[in-house]
Amino acid sequence: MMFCYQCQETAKGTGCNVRGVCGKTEDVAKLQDLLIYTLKGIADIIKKDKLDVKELSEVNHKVIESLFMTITNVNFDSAALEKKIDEMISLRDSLKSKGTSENYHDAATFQAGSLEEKLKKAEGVGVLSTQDEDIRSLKEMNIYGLKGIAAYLHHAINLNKDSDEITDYIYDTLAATLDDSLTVDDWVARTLKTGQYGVSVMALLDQANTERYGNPQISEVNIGVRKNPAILISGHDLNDLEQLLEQTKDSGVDVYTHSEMLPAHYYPFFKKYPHFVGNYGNAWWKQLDEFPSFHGPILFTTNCIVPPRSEEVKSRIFTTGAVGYPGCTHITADENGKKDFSQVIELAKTLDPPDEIESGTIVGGFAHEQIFALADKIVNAVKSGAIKKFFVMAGCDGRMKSREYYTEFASNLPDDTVILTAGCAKYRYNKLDLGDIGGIPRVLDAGQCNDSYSLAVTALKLKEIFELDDLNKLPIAFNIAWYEQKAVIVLLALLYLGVKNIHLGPTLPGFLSPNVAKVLVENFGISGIGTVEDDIKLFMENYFLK
Ligand code: SF4
Ligand code: SF3
Repeated sequence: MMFCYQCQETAKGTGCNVRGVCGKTEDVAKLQDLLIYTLKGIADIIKKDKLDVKELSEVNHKVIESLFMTITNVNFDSAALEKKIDEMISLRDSLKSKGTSENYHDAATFQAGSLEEKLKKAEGVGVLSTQDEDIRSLKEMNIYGLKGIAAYLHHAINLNKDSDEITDYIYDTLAATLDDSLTVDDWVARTLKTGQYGVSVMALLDQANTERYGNPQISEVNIGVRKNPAILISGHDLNDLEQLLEQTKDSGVDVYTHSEMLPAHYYPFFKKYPHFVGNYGNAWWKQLDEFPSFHGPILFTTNCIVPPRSEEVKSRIFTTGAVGYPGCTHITADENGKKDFSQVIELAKTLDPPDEIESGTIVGGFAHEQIFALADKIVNAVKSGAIKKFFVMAGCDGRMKSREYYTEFASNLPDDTVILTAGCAKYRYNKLDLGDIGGIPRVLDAGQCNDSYSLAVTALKLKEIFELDDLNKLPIAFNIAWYEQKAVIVLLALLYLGVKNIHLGPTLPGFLSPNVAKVLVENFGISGIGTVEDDIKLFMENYFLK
């Protein structure tokens, strides 16, 4: 039996055990468990032998990519996962040959063998192998946080920004999951530390993105189409986008973004490409409706890929990096990180231009520097009472009907409130006409989910401006939507920064045991969502500067 409860859509809110709601097969789920177990073995060796991570960059990068491969909707390809396990076991064994310990954990010594043997081994090392439900809950929450950290670090590394300190923490926590002597208190303390590294990695990625591509600026993004053949690029990796834009220059092929790639349009660097036309469609889960009418090839640089419904769409999907889908062409980087997208471009030339599904523009680009540039205006609007409250509504979107709550919530907020958003959660309200307050739009999009960091920086800046001793005294409420493990690290980062009373929805994580949920409620005031009406009332009552 498989068992996975890492995402918000987990079956019955408790766990997928036959097949993933996401489409993950039992074999894929088990291979992901075994891959994680192998990574724990590598961490065991590194910690026991006190190896210096600075000298292990090849292993580090492969561990980071492996963690990324196990995030929801990243990799559905059992062959790719099996290959990765074999590769990591051989790297693990060569690390061990340098070591001195005689006391390695089974994770560092087991041998994998055939697919059947791998699947059998996986049965005993997955989530349910931890008996105590509270320890299991905390351990898994930390592993999901590490997956989020790994995803963001992977993007930073692609832009030549690495961090041995963050990598060392990943090993430290992976190794800790093998230590049965750790208590609930130890794990609670580690959870906040994981949040601390979440802040560090988002700051590192922010630096990597802004140093290379400039600081996001207020931008109008076209959501209509032109008449040229085109490629749709999805996911979060800006370096992949840069390479694709360079290679499609003067080819007659346009490039559009989908879902989490939308914020690329906010960076000054990407504005120089006239064939970088706009954004096509909405959040990830709408791809099933939107890809058929796009007609051109689709390049997935990261999550979220949804198993395609037709062979026709599947034949146009290409994957790269940690992403994989059986039957889709995977493009790998050469030793210098260069990727050759010529087959994607050649295919595009033979296909029809996209059908228009929307028209007009949307506005975004409110990352920290742009907000700072508007700081006077914003502060005056708060002081005059024109803005009563900010709502951080960052995170992920998803296909559950209950997420209509977020559209309704945004539509029903009083006119003197502003939504700060990041991540694909934005698609629930970024096309509503919510107007502006003295020229400040009522929905300010900072960027991708990792740009939640920008929202935290904004909050810290406001705390300084208003000379407050506590972030929670600001007129900012947090109503976060989550789906996958990057949202878990964003949440842990906010907890580490001391943000209290976060509402988390549309459902609380299935991986929270009742006791762990209680700790989060009692110490951080975390709660789920209620009705739109009740929640707005509750949020508006707690108004600072009364
Ligand atoms: Fe289920 Fe989510 Fe795991 Fe997929 S990632 S198997 S939907 S819990
Ligand atoms: Fe979205 Fe998958 Fe999480 Fe980066 S693309 S936020 S869900």
